[in-house]
Order: sequence, then C-alpha cells, then structure tokens
Amino acid sequence: PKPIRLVDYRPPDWLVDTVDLDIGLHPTATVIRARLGMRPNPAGREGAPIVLDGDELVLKSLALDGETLAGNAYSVTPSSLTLLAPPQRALTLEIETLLDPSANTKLMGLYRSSGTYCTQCEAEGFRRITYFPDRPDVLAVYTTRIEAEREEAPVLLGNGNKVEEGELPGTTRHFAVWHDPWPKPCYLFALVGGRLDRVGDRFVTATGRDVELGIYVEPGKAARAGYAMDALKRSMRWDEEAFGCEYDLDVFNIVAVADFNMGAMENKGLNIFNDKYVLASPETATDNDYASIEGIIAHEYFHNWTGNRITCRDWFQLCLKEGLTVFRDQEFSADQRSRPVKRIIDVRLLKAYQFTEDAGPLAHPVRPATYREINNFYTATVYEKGAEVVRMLKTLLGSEGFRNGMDLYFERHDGQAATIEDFLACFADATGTDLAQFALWYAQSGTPQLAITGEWNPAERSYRLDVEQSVPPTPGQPDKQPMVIPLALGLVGPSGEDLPLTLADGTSPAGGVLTVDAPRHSFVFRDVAERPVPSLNRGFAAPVRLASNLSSDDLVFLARHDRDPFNRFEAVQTLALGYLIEATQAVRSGRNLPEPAALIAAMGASLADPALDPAFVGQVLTVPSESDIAREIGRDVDPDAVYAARATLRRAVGTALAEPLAGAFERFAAPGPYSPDAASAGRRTLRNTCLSLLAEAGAGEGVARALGLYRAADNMTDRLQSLMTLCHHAPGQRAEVLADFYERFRDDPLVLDKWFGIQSQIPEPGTLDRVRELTGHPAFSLRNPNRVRALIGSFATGNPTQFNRADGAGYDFLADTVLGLDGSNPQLAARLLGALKSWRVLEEGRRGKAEAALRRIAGTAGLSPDVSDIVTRSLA
Ligand code: BAL
Ligand code: ZN
Repeated sequence: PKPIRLVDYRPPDWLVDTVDLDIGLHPTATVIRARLGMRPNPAGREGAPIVLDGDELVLKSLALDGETLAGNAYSVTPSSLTLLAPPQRALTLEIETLLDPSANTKLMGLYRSSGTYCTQCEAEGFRRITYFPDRPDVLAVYTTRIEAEREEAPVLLGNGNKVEEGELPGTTRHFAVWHDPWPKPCYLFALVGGRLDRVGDRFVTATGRDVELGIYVEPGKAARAGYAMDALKRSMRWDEEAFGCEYDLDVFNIVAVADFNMGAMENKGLNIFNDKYVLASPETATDNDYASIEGIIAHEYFHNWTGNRITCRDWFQLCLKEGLTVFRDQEFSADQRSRPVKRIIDVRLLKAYQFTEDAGPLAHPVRPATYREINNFYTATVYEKGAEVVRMLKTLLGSEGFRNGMDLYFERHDGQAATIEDFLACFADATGTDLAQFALWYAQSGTPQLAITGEWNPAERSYRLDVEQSVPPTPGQPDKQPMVIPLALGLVGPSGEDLPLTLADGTSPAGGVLTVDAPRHSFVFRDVAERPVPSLNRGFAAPVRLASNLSSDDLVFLARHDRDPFNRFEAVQTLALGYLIEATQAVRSGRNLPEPAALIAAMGASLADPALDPAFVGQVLTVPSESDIAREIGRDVDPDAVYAARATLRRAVGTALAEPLAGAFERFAAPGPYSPDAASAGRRTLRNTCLSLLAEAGAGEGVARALGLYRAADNMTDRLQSLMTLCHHAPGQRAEVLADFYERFRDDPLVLDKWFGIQSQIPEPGTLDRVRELTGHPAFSLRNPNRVRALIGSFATGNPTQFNRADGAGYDFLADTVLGLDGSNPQLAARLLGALKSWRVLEEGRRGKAEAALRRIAGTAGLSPDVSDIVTRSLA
C-alpha cells in the first residue's frame, strides 16, 4: 500500500449527519441496512463524488432518496463504493450489505467471540460492516436497531440509550433500538448480541444524573466482575473531581469477550473489553491483573471525554486521545495507589517498551507524519511517550496552568475532531506560554539524551551544572533540533536535606524545575557551602536518557537520602545497570566478574529501612531486565552473556542478603484473607521478590519456601509467583507443580494462559521444543489472541536467551508463526513480528539469523499490509 501522509490531509467532501442502522444478526448471514443522511461539506471540494470505504462486504442493494440506483451510477471495488455524480445537496443513501460474522477471524468489524456477536471498529473496522466514509472527522448521530434470535442473543446492546425493545410477533426473534445523541465518528460504533450475565449498579453524577451501569460477561462469570464495577465507579468520580468531566448518557455498559485483538475499546456508552481486563477473583487473578483492570477500566471510561466528546481529526492525531488518556489513567491509579510506586512501574514499562522502540527501526514520532497501516501505530510511543509529553506540559505549566489549559480544551473543542495543534493552542492561550518548540516532542522521534556534569566550587561556594542535550538519529530523521526538557532536580546536602536552589542571579527555578531548551546550558547555583549530590530528573519528569558524572558513592548516597522516592529507586537501578554492563563484558571476555558490593549495600539498606513501603522495596530489589541491559549496551549484544551477568548478580544479592531476605519473607506474610489493595499487593511483591532471589542463590531455603507457598496459596499472585520461581530454579519440582496447576485450572482460559506463558519463559535450551509441543496442546488455538500472546508472544519477548538462540531456531519459529497467522489475523501477526524489532543490536551471528528470518517473511507473497509494513520498516 501507498504511504498516507499527514501533509495530504483534506477535509471530507461529504458529511454524514445521521446514521440509521437496521441489523439482522445471523451467525453466517447478517444483514446490515444503513440509511445515511448526507450533505456536501462546504469545506470540501465542490461537485465531488461520494466515495465510501468498504472491506470484504457483499453489496445487496443501493438507493438514493428512496430510488434504487442504476448500475452505471456507482462503482464498487474491493475497498470502495463510489457514487459518480451525486446531486450536490442533502440526500439519503440506503445501503444493504451482507456479512458472515462467524468467518471474521480478523476480529475487526462484526464478529463472534464464543458465540457472542460483537464489534471492533477502531481504527478502520466500520467499513467491514457497511460502506461509509471511514475517517474520524465525519461525525454523525447514530440510531441502531438490532434484531436477533431471542434464544441465541437475549441481550442486545448498542451505543447511547435504549429507546425501544420488543418481540417480533409470530417469530422467535426480538429487537432493541439504541439511540446515541452525541455525534461520533464511526470508529466508536459498537453493538453486542449474546447470551450474557449482567452485573448492575448505579452512579449518580456530580449534577445528579442517575446512570445505570452494567457489566456483561459470559454466563457463570458475574462474580468475577465486581472489582471492575468498583473501579468503574471510582473512575467516574475521579474524572469529575480531577478534570471536571461528568458522564453524559443514562447508561454505561461494559461487555467482556474472550477473543479480542486489543485490551479494550472505548465505544460510546458501550465499552468492549478483552475479558482479561474485566474478570478477577483472588484465586484466578494476580495483583498485577487487578491493577491492570483498574487502569484499563479507567482508561476506557476517561476516553468518554478525551477521545469521544473530543475526537481526532485524522489517525495521525492518535496520540491526542491516547497519550492524554494514558496520562489520565496513570494519574488516577497514582491517586488510588502509591504514587511513587506507580511512577516506578510506569517508567519501567516506558523504558522497556518505548525506549526500545525509539532505539530501533520502528521508531516514529509521537505524532507520525506518515503511515502505511494505522493498526501498527497503536504503539508504546503513541501511548506511553504520548502520556509523558502531557506530563511534561503539566510539569512546565504547573498544576493550575495545566488544568486551565484542559478546561479550555474541553470548552473550545467539545463535539469536534481536533489536532495536536488545537490541543497545544489551549495551553498556550490559557497560560500565555509559547509552545512552538515544545511541539517538537510530537514531531521528533528518538529518546533525547542529557549529559550532565556537576561540579562544586568550595572557594566560591557555588555548584555548577553543565547540561548538554542531543537526540539520536532515527528512521527518516537524521538531524534533530533541541527540545524543551523540564529538568526537575535537587541538590542534596551531606545531611540528606535538600539545599536551597538559588541561581547566580538570585532567582529560584519554579518547583525545582530548570528548563533545558538549548544544546548546551550551564546553570550555577550560589550559596552552596557544602558539597551536594545532585538528584537529577526527579520523578523522571522528562522521558530522557541521562548520563552524569555521579560516582558510585554518590548513587549509594542518593539511594539512602534522596527525598524523591523515584530517584532513590533510580540510583539503585543505575548502579545495577553499570554493574551489569561491566559484568556482561567480563562474561564475554572470560574475565572475573566485578564485585557488586556497593549495590548490595544499597539494596540491603532499603530492605532494612522500616520506614519504606514494601512495594517500593520490592522495586528496589528487582534488578533491570535482560532487555533493559541489552538496550543499554546497544550493540553487539550476546543475550547469553547478559543472562549470565544478571543471574550472577541475583545470586550474589541472594547470597549476601540471605538473612534479611528470608526475614522479610516471614515478616510480610499476609495477615488475613486476600485483598487486592495496593498495600497488601506491595507486601506480596516484596515477599515474592525475596523468594526469587533466595531460590536463585540456593540460599535461605528459597526452594522449600517457594514450594510451601505454592501449596498453601489462597491467591493467584502467590501461586503464580511461587510456580515461576520453582519452574526457574527447581527443575526437579517443575513437572509436578505444572501438572498440579493445570489440573486446578484446566477449565479457566485466562488462568490457562498463565500456564502457557510460564512454560514459554523458562530460560533453558529445551524451551523452544516445549513451546512447539504446546502449540499442539488441545487447549492451544491460533484463533484466540490471548492464547497466542501467552505462549508465543511471551516466548518471543519474555525469554531472551531462548528466543535469541544462537542457531536462529527461535527466529525461525516466530517467522513460521507470523506467516501462519497472517491470513487469519494480520493485526496479531504484525504485533508478534514486532518482537524482532531490536535485531540490529545483536552480535553478528544472531543478527544474521534474525535478518534471514525477516527476509524470508519479506519475500513471501501475499503478505497482509500489517505484516508487510512491519517487516519492511524492520529491514530498512
Ligand atoms: N482506542 C483503542 C483502545 C484504547 O486505547 O483505549
Ligand atoms: Zn486508549
């Protein structure tokens, strides 16, 4: 396909004001009758034809203002329906199409999941339901009549409010009519029909509107939807309080389905979810699952204002709704849980996914300027870096300025399809700030790097920071301009207190934030009587890589004393990464490994500090992942050496701190029955981290404790974590516990995913054969995205040594899977292929084998646009 370019944007030639749909659900022959009230767009081209998008549709009839159209009045291609010379006035188009939901394996458009009819229209799925101008800047009011067999689909749901329902006399069919008064783009259309159980509740909004809430799940699973409902109500209240956003319909429904390409979808008034992000019980869901459910329920709900009431003009603006909504859900979770720990978790994910993406061939700006397949841009860059950019706006403008900008955005653009320029203009206007240079965050890809040197001058009692910024070259962007980077910092004095930050001219940086907007700066602080240690990029306020002249002693000092908890954590991570990079080199060259004494001391001090939140300590004790180490090394990476270095460090920590680790494991045992709250979850994180270190070191009876925990567990967090520890560190026990786990949960698909995932991540040579064998397991299916991600996705992204086997067999397996899946579910196939995006950092032998696998895919005829786009960019 030809690239689509942002600069080519043109307003639509025709607008759609109303859409009336009449949908007759049938497993293989669903009939869609669409009546579109259209008119020429005054901002479009005069006399333009009506061009509608379509994909895999069968056109049954077409009428204009009630008259069937002659065959020569229109043309149909596999991707469009064109009315060649329509009258240039308001008109009504009636289109009848036929589709087969059961054959829709792409899970885009209307399909069936375990017999339930459901839809997914973002980004371009509505064109698989009817012919339509499938672009987000065409906003219409929808009325949807859904008809189905009562027996097959007693529940019929649509967008908006239900206005009518009834039986069809003399038949076995019934119907419901839903009307959504809010104009919306077609990507927010949804319908559901099925045999589902409902959990109901109510919510009274700030102005007293009574909203009926419903969560629909597969029969028998209603008891597992309680946490999602609670999270929904908390989200609705929070959005009123934090952003002044109130819900705007009488009904809000959520439906959980088992087969879903994404995590969830924010369709107006009818969110459809991957059931993984709705269903939870202590026995089946981990603490992380609960936290994800809370975050994703909030995310989709928050889209009601940031995404739905104000949508995107075109798909280049995807970050307008996604980056902003991720920022909002992160803030919500931070308010509901521990703010510092939430930030640590978010930054870990940002580095793992976004920094890695930004450093490889798939790097793209937060707002891309071109794409071939929009499905491939639902990325960590658009979502997570997009959220960081919004966070930086808040840091630079302050809470009040940020809120004023948001208020203006809602006021000015409600009901519109907006752009990033529109968004930034609201903040510029509300605060009188020039954001022209800041806008580069949306246009330039690559992770900016700050090189900072600090020097204390005792004679002048001053402290000088020399700051240099650079942005590395990325695909299509060899040269970069300097960015606006908020540098949040403190100068920590010898007693651990922050020293006053007074610049040479007597001013103090507002909120402790310096603005770095040139290639080089020197900041001089005066009245610094003692040598401070600078705490840089506090709270990870800017998503940048940082190199500084802090010594190992400085980092140990910050780990103990910094009042910014994020940087206390980060100091330990920086020490660990420094050690791991050196140790990896030592492994490769056969040298003795360095001693991690300073690092172990810093970890030990955290473990011993009773004032610290256990969840925080758990993070401190979690050393950087193999992919983090590989990314930091950046070239000529040998995954086996990385693994060996990391395992050596973990063994050293487990051995040296055996006693306090075992002590913490005992001390933080759960006082009562399971509760998913953040404090209880934090205790479990810490215990399980201690256990895993002990087991790795063969110390502190780690394996025996893990076995005990597995057997006694009353919750999935402990059961899964102990199972993982046993699978990795107690090969003798592995078969027995895996079989036990399978027998307990064989009928529970979401838990079975965990069973598949755990086996695919065992870091030893037999794993690829095991994964291959598991693809033949009766419970494995390429049709269920969760299952594919659990077994094959986690092998490719969560098992670096085995995926990156020196013989290339891991790459060949992935390539075979991608090619096998591409015909049925190209979106999922393209996602899996993304696992190869860092192939260029590998050492020569593996790099050659990875490239060969990519070239084999590239040379295959008939690739989907999704896979073709990823493979082409990966090889460019
Ligand atoms: N809009 C796609 C799913 C999400 O980001 O909410
Ligand atoms: Zn979203």
